[in-house]
Amino acid sequence: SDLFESPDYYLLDELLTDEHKLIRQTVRKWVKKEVSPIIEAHAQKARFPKQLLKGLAEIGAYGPTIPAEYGGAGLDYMAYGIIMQEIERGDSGIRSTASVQGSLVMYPIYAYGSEEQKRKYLPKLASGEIIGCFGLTEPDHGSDPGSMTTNFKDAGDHYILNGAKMWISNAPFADIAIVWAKDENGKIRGLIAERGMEGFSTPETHGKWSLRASATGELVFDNVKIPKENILPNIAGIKGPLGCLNQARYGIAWGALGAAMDCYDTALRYAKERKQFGKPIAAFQLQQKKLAEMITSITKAQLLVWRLGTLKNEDRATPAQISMAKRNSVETAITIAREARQILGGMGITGDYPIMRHMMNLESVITYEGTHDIHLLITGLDITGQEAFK
Ligand code: TGC
Ligand code: FAD
Repeated sequence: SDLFESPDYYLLDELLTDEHKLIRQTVRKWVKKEVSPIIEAHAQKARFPKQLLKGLAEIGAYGPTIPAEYGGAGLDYMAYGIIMQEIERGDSGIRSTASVQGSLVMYPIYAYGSEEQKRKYLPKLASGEIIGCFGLTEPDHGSDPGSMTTNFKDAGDHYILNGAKMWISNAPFADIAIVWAKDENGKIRGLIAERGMEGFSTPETHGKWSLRASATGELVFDNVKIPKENILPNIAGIKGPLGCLNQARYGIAWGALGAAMDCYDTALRYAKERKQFGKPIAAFQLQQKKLAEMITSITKAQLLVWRLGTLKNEDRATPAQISMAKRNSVETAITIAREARQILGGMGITGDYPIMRHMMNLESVITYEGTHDIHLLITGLDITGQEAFK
């Protein structure tokens, strides 16, 4: 009945509830029907498929863990992970849109916002009526967001925001932006900027070879008046944005494995069908080594994210555990994508198969939400007690 092959070498499905499996089936069906047929053409043309925004809402991809009273689905973190995994089987860029909306826009409003802000924004974000983006990274401050220079001043009944953010997913079409900026005392605060505010523009970033079906842009603030009620009242300091990243990184830990699985499925099927020297290439030891290592690393990573999901549901997952899983899943996926592409020979470089697109997408996934190096250093700090960033 499965619409994609779903590698489950260690019978991990037995650890999921019927509800989890039902959710997976729904999302998988949607991805197969709505994403897979159109995604390659959009990626080739570097165009974001806007028509998917409503469908993502309908399958519950925006803020699945947000309680129903604010328009969310009130699901657990295992369900959230499964949803991200199925979407990323389709494309990392589409998963990015869902990650940003749920973990980086809805989550901060839910966790740090006022009751009025939650009622005003969350239901509309959950239904896809409005789309948000998350501005943390700046041209001169990526891995070290604490050194940001975007800032705001108190101007009586409003704030005045100045600065620029770069590499912002969804920026070119987002209705609102969660912007992290320093107040006059250098404290990092979260502000909600809305499209149409005077002095706020969102130029698109062109020429990407990766995540081509996702829209990326800048957020430029030139003396933008932000109403006082648009500040997130319940958080100050870099731990505000980092707390959101925990949510998104968790989703990526699951999501990247979706891309890995799609590459593995594609390569396995191809290896069984493609014949050279009178035999399917799957009969050659070198190709078996690649495929056997792929399923081994997928299986190990599945166990890791499943356990992480259990800890997250119990509110026991540490940021360092999330970093380890994000790093491991992306490494797993990018290695599999590179090997899978070789199994397809020349066909592997074409858009007739999804592998090269996944491979190039993963070059963004390994960099955003904390680079591969930064996550290693987070593990290093956690196990040695020695900070090696600075
Ligand atoms: P540091 O001195 O280590 O800590 C400052 C305070 O923050 C707390 N903290 C965290 N809190 C919650 N969650 C976490 N993950 C946290 N990490 C640290 C920490 O406990 C401390 O709290 P307190 O109460 O003592 O003040 O902070 P630092 O500035 O030295 O940062 C360390 C570092 C390098 C790990 C951090 O800056 C980092 O993670 N850098 C990477 C930046 C990053 O990931 N950017 C992502 C931008 S968003 C994005 O890429 C979206 S892509 C989305 C998509 O399209 O899918
Ligand atoms: P840098 O920080 O300049 O890093 C360059 C290299 O130096 C990396 O290899 C890094 O690992 C290494 N390095 C840095 N510091 C250290 C250190 N202390 N020790 C050892 N090595 C180090 N950001 C947002 O805020 N919102 C978004 O929606 C968003 N979407 C994105 C979408 C895409 C497609 C991309 C590519 C990025 C996106 N980002 C977003 C930005 C992303 O989070 C940053 O690119 C990332 O955090 C790295 O920052 P940087 O690019 O400035 O690299």
